[in-house]
Amino acid sequence: MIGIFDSGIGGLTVVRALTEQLPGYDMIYFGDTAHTPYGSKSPETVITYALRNTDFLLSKSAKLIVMACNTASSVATDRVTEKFDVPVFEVITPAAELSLRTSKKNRIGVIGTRTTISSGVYEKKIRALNPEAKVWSAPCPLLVPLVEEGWLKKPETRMIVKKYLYPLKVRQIDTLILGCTHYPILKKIIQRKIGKRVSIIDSSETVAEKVKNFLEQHPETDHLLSKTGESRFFVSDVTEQFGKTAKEMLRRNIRLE
Ligand code: DGN
Repeated sequence: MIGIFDSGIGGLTVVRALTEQLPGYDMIYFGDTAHTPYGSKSPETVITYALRNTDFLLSKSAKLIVMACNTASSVATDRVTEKFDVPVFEVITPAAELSLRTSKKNRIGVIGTRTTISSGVYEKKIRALNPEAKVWSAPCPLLVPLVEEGWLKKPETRMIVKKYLYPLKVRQIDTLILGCTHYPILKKIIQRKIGKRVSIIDSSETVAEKVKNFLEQHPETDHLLSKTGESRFFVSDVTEQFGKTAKEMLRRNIRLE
């Protein structure tokens, strides 16, 4: 099984993208709803959760791990990779690479949680690949709770998105990285507020492509993954809202364990 985790519902955007890229592959998801949001916690705490989540997914037969959370990816990748002997994918590198391939003016914006933005991980990755690139970032701490609450079509959400994007808009970025797996759920609003000329990089789609390419090149790992089309969804705290938003996102009923 492909094991995927996030602090809550956001990683389901990665499940959706993986299902499109790798139909029929079995997936096991863990949403750490008892500890969401990760974005305002200290790096040490997020590392502890990431190690625990990975351990849990491996105990349920995951053979490959996708950290479907930018916050965990930005602070816990090294620790998770060191500790576990399975392929581990993070969401930052594929999005950083694609932003440079997409941007014509090398003016890139990044939005994410406070922890992701203050880690500076996107700027570091992008500048390491192209020192000429200009990167501006903005933390958007209210967006995760709005998504978790299912406030996807409220005028308040549109207003908050507009306010968060303003500092990036005035910099005339031509590419915007959604540096949080919750944000693709708000992609339409984000596109409208940042302007249709700005290309949006969705870290959930880019990581799914990366996993697919990896499996094509590593048949020995691909071989270990079961392919019966079964998916299991675990949460650390069962909430009614998770089930509702998950159903809207995946367009099917899921059973929470
Ligand atoms: N989906 C998580 C991310 O990509 O950073 C959100 C983290 C959180 O819990 N705020």
